[in-house]
Amino acid sequence: MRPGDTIHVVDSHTEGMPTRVVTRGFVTLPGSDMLARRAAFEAEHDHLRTFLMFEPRGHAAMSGAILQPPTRPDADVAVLFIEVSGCLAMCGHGTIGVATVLVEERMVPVTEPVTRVRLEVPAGLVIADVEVVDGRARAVTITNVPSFVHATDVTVDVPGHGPVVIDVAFGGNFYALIPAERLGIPLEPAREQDLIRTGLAVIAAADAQLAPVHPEDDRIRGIEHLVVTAPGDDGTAGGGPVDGRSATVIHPGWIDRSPCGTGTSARLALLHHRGELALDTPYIHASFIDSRFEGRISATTTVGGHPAIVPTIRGRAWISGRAELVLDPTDPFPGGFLPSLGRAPAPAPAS
Ligand code: PYC
Repeated sequence: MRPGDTIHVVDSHTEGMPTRVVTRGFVTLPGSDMLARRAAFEAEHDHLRTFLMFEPRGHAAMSGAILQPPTRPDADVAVLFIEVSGCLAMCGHGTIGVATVLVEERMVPVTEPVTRVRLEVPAGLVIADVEVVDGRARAVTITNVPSFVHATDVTVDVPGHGPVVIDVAFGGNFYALIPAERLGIPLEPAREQDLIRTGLAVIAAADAQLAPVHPEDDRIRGIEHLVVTAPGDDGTAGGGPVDGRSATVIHPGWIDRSPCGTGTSARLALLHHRGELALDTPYIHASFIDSRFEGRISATTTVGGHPAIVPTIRGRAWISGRAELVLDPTDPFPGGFLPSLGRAPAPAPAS
């Protein structure tokens, strides 16, 4: 971002988790697919990510998406997911936010009762079926990329915590999964900082010791997320019964406010692997703030010769604002800052 540039964004949130969608004002990235474009973005444009995600324009749990023309003929729109942590291969809440914005801003042809949008993301092709009533997006069901279990019951040595047993599954990103009971921290908002601190230590240990690589594309690798799981309950707190609860801790230090679409997909793959969830059975997954996604396994498949599932995730998003972001030449924080994550103000790129 340079003085004189104007970036158009539509802000939304998916079950409490923001997606700032860049709709205009950014170049088409070079690259023959979205993973190549992600690499080009990281090399040349990362200052735009910090401009959009960090304070004072964003915050420590900010998330976003940059729209691009697709590189493949079976997609309508391509999406690059950006966050405070970097660029993701896939983001479930972000896809639901993007599909809602595309429909409500009339950026795709809209049909009722369902508008289908085919989205090219770095991890592959994701289909979004948007339920439309009177021109408004009421809910979105995404059919995610195939998801699979990478490892079960592995012991990792977590400095300061000792050995812990985790599972690792892929749901668009690689996830470590661990029951909250085993971590010894309840899924209560008041324990947010404890979950983040211990969760980050588990993520670092899991990544260092397991270093998973996607069997069909080695540009997708590594663990930066931990799903801390808890069982379902009858929802006496108010939102109705749930099949499972979770808090997804994300590098470098925040918790997803939504039930995390890719984390839910990883959890569905693990449940199926253990024989605990059959095909086409709804699984209500509640977030840290008690917002919900409905997950389902729509089919089984293989990835690199290994058993995998095709997950669908249904959730809701709401547009919360439209803005033109500009950079004043005298603004001392062109790259933003995040004191809570130890990120000092970034220098401006050379003009
Ligand atoms: O919903 O997949 C998701 C997600 C990933 C990181 C934050 N949310």
